[in-house]
Amino acid sequence: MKTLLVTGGCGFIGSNFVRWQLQSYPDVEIVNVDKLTYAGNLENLTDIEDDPRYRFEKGDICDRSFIDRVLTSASIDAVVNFAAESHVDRSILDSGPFIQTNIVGTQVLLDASRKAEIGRYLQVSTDEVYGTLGDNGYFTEDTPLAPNSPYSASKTAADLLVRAYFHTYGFPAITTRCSNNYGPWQFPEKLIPLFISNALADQALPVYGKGNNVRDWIHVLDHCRGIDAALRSGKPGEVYNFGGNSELTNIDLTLKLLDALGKPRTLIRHVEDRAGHDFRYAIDTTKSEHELGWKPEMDFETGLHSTIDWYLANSAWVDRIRSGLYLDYYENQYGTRLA
Ligand code: NAD
Ligand code: TDX
Repeated sequence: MKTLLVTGGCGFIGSNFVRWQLQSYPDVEIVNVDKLTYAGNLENLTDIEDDPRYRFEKGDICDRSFIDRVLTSASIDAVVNFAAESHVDRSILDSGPFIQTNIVGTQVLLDASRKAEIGRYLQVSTDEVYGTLGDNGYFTEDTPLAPNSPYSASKTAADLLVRAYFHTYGFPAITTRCSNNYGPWQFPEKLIPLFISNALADQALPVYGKGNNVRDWIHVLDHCRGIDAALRSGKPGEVYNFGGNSELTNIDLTLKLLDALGKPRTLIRHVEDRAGHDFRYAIDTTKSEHELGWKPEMDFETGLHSTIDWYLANSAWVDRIRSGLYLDYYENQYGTRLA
């Protein structure tokens, strides 16, 4: 597995994956295709942009002739598809870009990769395709698909296309489904980086509803190791779940963040709940542990503190994002404009 085509490599998980691959495998070469939407940021990879094993191609995964050209411009061994619209709240405001990139983009990549006879394709998916859990139980790879948001519906449609390409054409595709990631370079619209950034600016932390919803947090590098394991030793046609064994209610996580930052609890604002808000996600990782030899390594307290340290040290990165269109999005979503 020498040359990888990574899509969405300028986003949060994709950029961590590209860096981790280059650090972990001296022989690997990476072509990174990214449209540079609001979430794509060339700054996420400035430290490796001059590495001769790395090449960036700006473009859209929905653009078939562009993808055909990239796939034939190098001898690509595998495609790893991170490119997506990824924020649930934005999908509630406008599902259009989610249908286009997450579904049509995946179909274009699958079709172009099949025609180019790519030896392996990995679809980076999410636990949200399984819907929601009550107080008990875990998602396994056999849990029925029951997406509840436009975002998760679009990711589910993409997963079903991947499944169909394997069954219809024998196309060697693998799907991975992961719980909530956290870590460096995460766009500050998602809970952890948003609340760190707001708290550091002494702005209110908007907790949806009572804050009793539960998420299972995994460090982004544990997710990257899982994707790598599935890519190298997973079986075509299979699905592999990853999770962090770190379930927390949103309000407990918020309190932890405020305590770690030395900020007062008076910053918490309970705001209107997210429409259709999934109550709980939790992952059974038995299959990935047994078949891929993978398990999460980062303890949540350690990972959270190192993430907070990263945001403290990279306030200029955050400040450049929290301007312009970001402020408009924030006002539209939360009804208040950031000062
Ligand atoms: P992100 O929003 O930070 O990054 C997405 C990247 O895709 C950006 O760089 C963006 O510019 C690029 N992109 C968007 N549309 C594109 C298009 N049409 N063509 C080319 N590039 C395009 O997202 P993320 O959090 O890094 O998530 C990456 C993947 O992992 C997504 O597929 C997401 O569904 C999945 N995932 C995310 C999480 C999580 O907790 N963040 C958990 C499980 C799965
Ligand atoms: O302002 C907020 N207030 C709040 O209470 C935000 C942004 C979120 N929340 C809650 C909603 C969720 O219960 O925090 C929890 C986490 O929210 P997000 O960070 O938006 O993540 P989530 O909706 O759980 O989805 C994430 O995990 C699965 C990623 O964004 C997806 O891309 C991934 O597939």
